[in-house]
Amino acid sequence: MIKTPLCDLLGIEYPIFQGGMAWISDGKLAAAVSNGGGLGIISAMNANAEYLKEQIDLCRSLTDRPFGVNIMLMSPFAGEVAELAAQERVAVVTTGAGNPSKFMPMWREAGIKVIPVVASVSMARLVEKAGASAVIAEGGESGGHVGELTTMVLVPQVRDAVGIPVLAAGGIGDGRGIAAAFQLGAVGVQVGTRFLVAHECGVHPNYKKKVLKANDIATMTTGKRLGHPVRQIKNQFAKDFLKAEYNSQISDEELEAMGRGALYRAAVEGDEKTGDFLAGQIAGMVNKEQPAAEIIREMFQEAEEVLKTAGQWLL
Ligand code: TUI
Repeated sequence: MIKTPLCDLLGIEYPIFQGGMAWISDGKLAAAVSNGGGLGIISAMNANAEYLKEQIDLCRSLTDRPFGVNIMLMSPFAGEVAELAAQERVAVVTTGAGNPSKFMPMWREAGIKVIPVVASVSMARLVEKAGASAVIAEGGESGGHVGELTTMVLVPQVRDAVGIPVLAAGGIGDGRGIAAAFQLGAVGVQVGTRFLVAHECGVHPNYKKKVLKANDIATMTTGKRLGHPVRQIKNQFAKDFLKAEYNSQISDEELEAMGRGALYRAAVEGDEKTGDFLAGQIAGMVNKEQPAAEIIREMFQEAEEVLKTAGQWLL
């Protein structure tokens, strides 16, 4: 059995979070992960408080276990969904794509454990000071909006810089990844891409197909010019976007407009040409569809076996 301080902090069986994936991580997927012993997370993405309330209600109808809400700080609705999360007193709020400090007093007063995703040591230090209960150090191997650093170099540096528990994210898709993350100083992991193909994940079947088919070099990043690089599976959309980025005749506004709606077209409509299929580099290792609970059990069983042999080369 594997048990870390994160299990005690949150009252969960396995120290694993399911990443908050926009248009994908809904109340049903979050409940399945929480029922499987991890922490399911509903993505508030770019939706309003009404949408989030529906998903929280759905999740509560499917599980009695703790779950979280992910607030994407670049969302135009960040303020209203942040307030709703406080009113609903969800167990955990994770944040992404920015500095969550201004919302933290409100969440803490509501008794919520705030666990921001960070891509740098400076942001990890800042959120610890602001009262974060733990921090998720996310490397650029992950899907979606990514930072510059890899998980391998970010996790130990964050671990050295803060006193709160650290979770690792980015490039973790099996038990070896969990074991490695623990060796780097993490006491938990966050996984997105592997949960894309969970039975309970309602993403479009074309999205699942793309992840299952992906190989090691199937993903690429775009969006550097706009200051928010995004990792996705290579397709017509991603290639066209990258080309447009290098075209000085195209304004930043036009580029932003090109990206709008692309994730919806992938996740909901399954449009293989014009959709943006966000996924992490680990997609090359994600080869089978399973129930969420089985994914969790399998990953931790494998991690246990790997960790048991961790001392094999010691003399
Ligand atoms: O947020 C994510 N992943 C995401 S957000 C997203 S939606 C989106 N779509 C298009 C463009 C931009 C976003 C899809 N995937 N992961 C967590 C994450 N947070 N990764 C990196 C960061 C981060 C970046 C900067 C956290 C803090 C931060 O602080 C910047 C500052 O100094 O304010």
